[in-house]
This record gives sequence, C-alpha cells and structure tokens, in this order.
Amino acid sequence: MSCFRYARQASFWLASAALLASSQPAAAQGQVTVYCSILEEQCREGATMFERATGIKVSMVRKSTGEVYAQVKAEASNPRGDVWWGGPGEPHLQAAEEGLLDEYRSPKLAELHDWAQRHAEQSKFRTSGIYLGALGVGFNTEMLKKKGLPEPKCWADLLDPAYRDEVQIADPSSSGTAYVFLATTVQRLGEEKGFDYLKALHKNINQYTKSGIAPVKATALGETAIGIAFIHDMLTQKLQGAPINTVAPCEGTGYETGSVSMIKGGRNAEAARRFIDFTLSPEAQNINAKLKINSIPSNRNAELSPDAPKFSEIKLIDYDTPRWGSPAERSRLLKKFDTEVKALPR
Ligand code: S7P
Repeated sequence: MSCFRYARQASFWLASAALLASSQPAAAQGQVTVYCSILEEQCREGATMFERATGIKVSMVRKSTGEVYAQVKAEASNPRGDVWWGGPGEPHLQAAEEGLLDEYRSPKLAELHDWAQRHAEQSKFRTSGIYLGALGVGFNTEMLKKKGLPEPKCWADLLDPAYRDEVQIADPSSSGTAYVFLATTVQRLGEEKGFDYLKALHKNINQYTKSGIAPVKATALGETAIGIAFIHDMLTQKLQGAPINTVAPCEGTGYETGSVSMIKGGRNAEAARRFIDFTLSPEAQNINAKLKINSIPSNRNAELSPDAPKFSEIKLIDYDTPRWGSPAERSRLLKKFDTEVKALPR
C-alpha cells in the first residue's frame, strides 16, 4: 500500500473517530441528581448536553425556587439532591447561610462577570451567579383593548380598581420570581408602605400561582390581562408571537441573580462539581439564546442575545440581594406576606 493510501486511510479513521466522539454519548460514568429551578425546557436541554459530554447520568427534578429551598432543608439530615440549578439568588443565599450548601470554587469562576464573582464571594462560595433578569410587568395587548383598560407603565398603576381580578403573580413562598417582587416592593417603598401597596394590589390579583412562569404563560394565553414576572420571560412569549408587551415600571425595579449551588452532603460530590462547572460554561449558558430565553448570562464568553432586555435602558433600584436572601429577612417577609396579605379577603 502506498504512503499516500496509508495517509488517506488514517485520516478517514481519525475523522470517523472524531465524529463518533462528538455524536455519541460518553460511556456511563456515575450519576448526579439535579434540582432544577429554571424552565423545564432549559433543564431538559442541559441534562442531555451534560450526559452526552460526560457520560454522567442526570436525574433531574424541576421545581420552583422556594420549593427546592424547602426540600433541601427538609432533606438536610439525609440529602437526596446534589446540585440546585437556577432560580433567583435569595433562596440559595438563605440555604447557604443555614449551612445547607457546600463551598465550591469552580475554576470557571474566573470567566464570570464581576457581578457573578461578587455573588459567589458574598455567599462564601456556596452559590455562584449564572444569569441576571430584571423584574417587570407584561400585559396582553388584545385583552386590554377588548376590555377598554389602560396600559400600565408604573407599579402604582397596578392598584387601579379598573384592574380588579386582572393581575396575576406567583406566591413568594414557592416562587423565587414572586419573592423578588415582594423584596423589591419593600426595598422601594419601605416595609410599612410596601405592605400597604401589597394589600392594595391583593384586591386586583386573580391568582397567586405556584410557579413564577405561570403568570407569563397565562398573560400570553389571555387568561390574565396583566402578569408580574421577569421581563425576559414575557419577551420569550412575545418572540413566539403572543400579543404581549412588557414594561419596566417607571419607579424603578429589582432584579434576580440566577444561581447554582452544591447541596451539602450530596451523594455524588465529584459529579456535582462537574455539573456546576458545566452550568458556568458558555456552552450551557448558550442554551438560553437557543431557546430564546433572554436573561443575561454570567460567563463573559456566553452569547448575549440581541433581544435581551438592556439593563442600561431599565431604571433599576439598587436591589440588595444579600439582604433579602438573609434567613431572618426572607423568613420574616414570607410569614408577614402570608398573614397580612394573602389571608385577606379579595
Ligand atoms: O431562566 C428563566 C427563568 O424564568 O427561570 C427561573 C424560574 O422562572 C424561577 O421559577 P420560580 O419563580 O417559580 O421559582 C428564573 O430564575 C429565570 O429567569
């Protein structure tokens, strides 16, 4: 056989091997249990990518952020999860301070924007930032038109009696999104006036849903005229053709620092660390752009979708995530919300 033919055959086998490596899952190498608080479709895509790249089997459970916090706490003496992926940072920070999370300094931290590195430092490296998302209001343009209702521009507008039963938000105990709204309101107005606002808004709320994304879907479907949620989630529906417009409220708004954490005492610590490295990588964070979920990624090399809401154009308050994520504040505010707001008749 000529040298030329050898070389041709060798390059054929090399190319085939490379193709196989990229298209075939790696051989099975352990497992990891992930409690996932981002959207179902992101969780699924991430699990598939990670399994394919590492051969580590992912057992994924999707739950809202407050629900995962409660589960991790309930399981503390016999942890069943390894990683908590996604959801606003406050419940992660509470879990960190309560000793429910393990310290992990991912080598990927160096690739993150300063705000995400700060978030990790503030938690003593028990959680890390994976995205940012501003809170806002979405409304169904067709419904408002049909009902002859004005388009809201400010948080204060949502108290208009004309919006009775027209506004939807999640329950802050289960939903990290709704907790960011509760904390934003208290930070913006002070505790007393903030709770007066929440009590007045309560009259216009048609439902406190379990998950933060439910009001977004309900607004898109015209099941509620107005929803309170993250602006990027409302935008996803708009990009898919729903008659939704979004508002960054005129008084200023708060935002989430989406987080990932390692659960203390999990059974698969090494696989958990690899999964966290993955969530901080551009590959995993690009899932958002692929699915048109336009939160702002923490990895400097991840794609920033041109559709992502521009933080520089949104009036943001100096939202104090560590304060609202401290166990004392979060537990107290949630209890007060249940007894002083949710329990009121409408
Ligand atoms: O990545 C999209 C996103 O909406 O998923 C998370 C999720 O909605 C949080 O759910 P809960 O409010 O039900 O806890 C958000 O953190 C994120 O923006």
